[in-house]
Amino acid sequence: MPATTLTPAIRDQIARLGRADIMVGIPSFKNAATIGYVVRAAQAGLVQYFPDLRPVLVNSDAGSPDGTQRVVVETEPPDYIEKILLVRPANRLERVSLTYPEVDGTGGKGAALRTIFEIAAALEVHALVVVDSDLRSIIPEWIELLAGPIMKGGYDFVAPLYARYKYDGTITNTVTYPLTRALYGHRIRQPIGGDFGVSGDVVRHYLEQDNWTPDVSRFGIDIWMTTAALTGGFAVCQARLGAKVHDPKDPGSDLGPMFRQVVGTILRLAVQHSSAWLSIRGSHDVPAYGFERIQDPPPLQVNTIRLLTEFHLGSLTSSGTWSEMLAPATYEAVMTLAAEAGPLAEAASRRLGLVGGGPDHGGSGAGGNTDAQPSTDQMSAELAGFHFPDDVWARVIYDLVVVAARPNAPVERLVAALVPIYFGRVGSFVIENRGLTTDQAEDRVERQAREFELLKPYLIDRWTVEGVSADRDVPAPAAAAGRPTA
Ligand SMILES: Nc1nc2c(ncn2[C@@H]2O[C@H](COP(=O)(O)OP(=O)(O)OP(=O)(O)O)[C@@H](O)[C@H]2O)c(=O)[nH]1
Ligand SMILES: [Mg+2]
Repeated sequence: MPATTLTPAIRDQIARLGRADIMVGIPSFKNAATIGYVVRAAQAGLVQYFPDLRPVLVNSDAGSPDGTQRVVVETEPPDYIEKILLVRPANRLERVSLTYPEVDGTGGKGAALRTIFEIAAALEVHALVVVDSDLRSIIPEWIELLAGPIMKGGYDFVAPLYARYKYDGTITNTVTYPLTRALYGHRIRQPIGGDFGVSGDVVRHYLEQDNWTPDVSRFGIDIWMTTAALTGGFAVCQARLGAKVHDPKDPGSDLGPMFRQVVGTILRLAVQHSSAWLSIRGSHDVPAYGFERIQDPPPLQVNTIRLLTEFHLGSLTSSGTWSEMLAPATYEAVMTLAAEAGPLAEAASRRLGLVGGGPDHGGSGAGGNTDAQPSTDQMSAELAGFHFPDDVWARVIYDLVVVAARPNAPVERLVAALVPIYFGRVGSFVIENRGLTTDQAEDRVERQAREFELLKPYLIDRWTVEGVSADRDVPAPAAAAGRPTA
């Protein structure tokens, strides 16, 4: 990890706080409207479930101009929580908000978390819980669910398990879940969930890593943390949190940069950790902690016409890069699908009266739709014939792993060219799942994950033919500090 660059203000805070047993960290960037609720829920969780521990809550903010930091320190005083819960904690709850420094000139969620790790390590906490600042569905029990397995269950890394609407979490569903499962053999359903718990040992392990990149300073952080915990041999589990309700995003309009950062990171990590995955076949369940939940997450709209249009446009502008990064058979299959997607999207636009068709005329954004904007279901019904098969998608991702291992591979350019193919894949998922319940859509995600496992020999064959045999680029990770997983 790059050298420590904590600001004097942060060092002063650390000196003032001294030591703590349990810490809640909250990264934020312009979340004044939602972070107060998250802070109150986290405080209540600390007081209610860990009254005997020395707690601290740290908000690591990007310097938001909207008053996010003020909300954190000014929302109801900590003893308000004691009054509503009738619990008398042994220790006063410390609540801190600070502006995190960039890491090598790059700011973002990962840089915010790096400061949180450094503070947690300096305070020598046993458990660190991190929760997002745009959460609507957090309740105090989340703190127990995410820290309990560490404080009393012997686990080191707790991933969230939540009910998400069938069209939410598309990067998770299409890449990070199936690829992490197939590579490392652990069925962690939300490897980039954003809300998680880690032990002090894992925090120290993170700070010892030397493979931090600008993408990790941004949204690559979540998959970096999960992968480092898995490859470090730590004991991992999941916690059932119920529904994840947060500021949602339309995969066609909001998720391009996040996709590039997450997927660039997972590919680089796969290349570095080949010795950890080459011998793994199949996968196993990861224990889940907490009582079952039955909760319906709120629906979100996806502009499927835009997704298919972008897929088709990608085939016009990026076919050179696609032929460079995909095996010939995968390339042919993807080009055929893109050629189908374009005319289908155009015809659908016309039938729905979206004059001129194209990506700028359909409903966009995650909020509901107005009369002028057709719904996801209307658009998807018009596109019903489109089907991007599971096995083609798995081969696309595996082809990327192989090319990412080539010397000086232009990972950023390759991942940028992958975005339109991802749009095609997500479009197909949404179109095909339009009439399904969230549970039925979940079966489709599982089917795709099994396809990744079935095709793992394809990855290994290509990897071996390319002659990539040992871990590349980055020195092997430091010896694991935690307990090995079963
Ligand atoms: N400090 C900091 N925090 C950020 C930045 N971008 C996002 N975050 C925080 O990271 C958390 C997750 O960001 P979101 O934009 O909600 O992304 P997400 O929920 O992981 O992803 P989606 O499922 O696509 O919504 C939130 O708490 C944000 O406030 C940033 O640039 N700096
Ligand atoms: Mg969010």
